[in-house]
Amino acid sequence: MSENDRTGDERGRGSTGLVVEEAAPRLKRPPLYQVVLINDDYTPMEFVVEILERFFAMDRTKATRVMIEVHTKGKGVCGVFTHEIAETKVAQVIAYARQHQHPLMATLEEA
Ligand code: TYC
Repeated sequence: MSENDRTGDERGRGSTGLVVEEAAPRLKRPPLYQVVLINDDYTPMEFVVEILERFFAMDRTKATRVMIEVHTKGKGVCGVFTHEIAETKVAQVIAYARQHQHPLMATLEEA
């Protein structure tokens, strides 16, 4: 018997005769965070482009556009992620910049 064949009184009782209410899904979207790149006077433009390609999967055209935006406006968004991923990206960018002796800074902002 399909569930649709059941009468009003039988519906939802399965094979046990018990009423089993299906719980409504309680899914909340996680809060999102922007990874923001900060301009400085010393990090080479080419290195910033490499960072955007390496850690944010941008092609050279997009990476160059974002780098120039950061350079001219002071800061710019590299991407939007969950808190854990945004935090990891910020740490990776700063660690990679320090390994190459560049002062480049990145932060995380609630989106
Ligand atoms: N202002 C740097 C320069 O002129 C380039 C730069 C761009 C540095 C973006 C940091 O997040 C940055 N070499």
